[in-house]
Amino acid sequence: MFKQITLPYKYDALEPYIDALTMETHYTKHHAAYTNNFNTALSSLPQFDQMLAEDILAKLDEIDDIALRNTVRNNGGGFWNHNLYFSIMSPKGTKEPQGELAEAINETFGSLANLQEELTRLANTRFGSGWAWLSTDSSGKLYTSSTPNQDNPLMERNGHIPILGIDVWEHAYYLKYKNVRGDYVKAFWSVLDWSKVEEFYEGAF
Ligand code: MN3
Repeated sequence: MFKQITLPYKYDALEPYIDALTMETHYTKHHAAYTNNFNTALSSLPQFDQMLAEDILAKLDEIDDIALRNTVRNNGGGFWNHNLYFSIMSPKGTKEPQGELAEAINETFGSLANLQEELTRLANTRFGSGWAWLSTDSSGKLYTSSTPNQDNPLMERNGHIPILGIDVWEHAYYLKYKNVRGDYVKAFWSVLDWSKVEEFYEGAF
């Protein structure tokens, strides 16, 4: 059984950037439903018993039944993506990456500001629901991308492991920001904890 991460802060901890009702609804309704539906779908897929969610998401083509495959894709993605998203936010996180991650960002994007600009662009231009991503490969190289729905780079099986994800589904921002996604994405940077992103970066290779 897969479990949602325990939120490392209270629902109102990210105010005023992300409001308490959005956090509570996102975690207790949306994320809970993805997790529950993922576990239910897996109960008819014994070949994935004991496997990490990361590995299951890279093996979707092994599910013959197309409806079941889509259920695992959407809900397994929703389970995994939100565990990352909720983990990398914090009310008082570090505002800049350090160490190896900072070096890799400068090498690939020139500066942190350039990377944030690129991720903001990807988040704001993703049509409909989806995610913007910063990912690494096993050599520590960094990549940006965006995906629709609850897809993520793990499903592309190109060795890219997400270390930062920005949820741009309307459920992530609509209660506070209505249709103005850009204001939410701007606010996201105020609650992103780069020290958490560094932990995912260093754990990825
Ligand atoms: Mn969401």
